Amino acid sequence: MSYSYSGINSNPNPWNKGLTYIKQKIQSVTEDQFNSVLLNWYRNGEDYLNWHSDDEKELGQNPTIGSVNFGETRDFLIRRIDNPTMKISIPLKHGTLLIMRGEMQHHWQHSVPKRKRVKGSRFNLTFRQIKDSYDWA
Ligand SMILES: O=C(O)CCC(=O)C(=O)O
Repeated sequence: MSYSYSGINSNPNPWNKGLTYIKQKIQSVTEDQFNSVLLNWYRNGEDYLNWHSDDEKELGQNPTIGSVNFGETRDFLIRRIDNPTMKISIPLKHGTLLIMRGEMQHHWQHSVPKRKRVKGSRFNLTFRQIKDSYDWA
């Protein structure tokens, strides 16, 4: 069973206690259920994530995504797809929960740009609901 994300094929692991605990905490805030989580690791300010929307069809029409942050603060940028000059920067500190939901993925893109002054490491967990119809290869 594998899942393809950002051009990388991954073999999912079962839930462990820590991740299940965090998932339940987030679910109690969002009132949405999650069945998967992705880890993004930024070793330092050189690591970044390009502009994108979380619009994979296996996430459904209007996905709720719960994103938790650990370690260094990194800027999370969002910009309108129809007007990329409309941009907002949100510094995501250690312990922050960011929720994307509704039509956000239709109208906005997000990114985590390089920040040369950031020397430390950060990781981010994004909880998602992959629809039953997803074809796990
Ligand atoms: O690291 C972050 O805060 C962003 C993660 C992200 O955009 C994603 O997993 O799609």
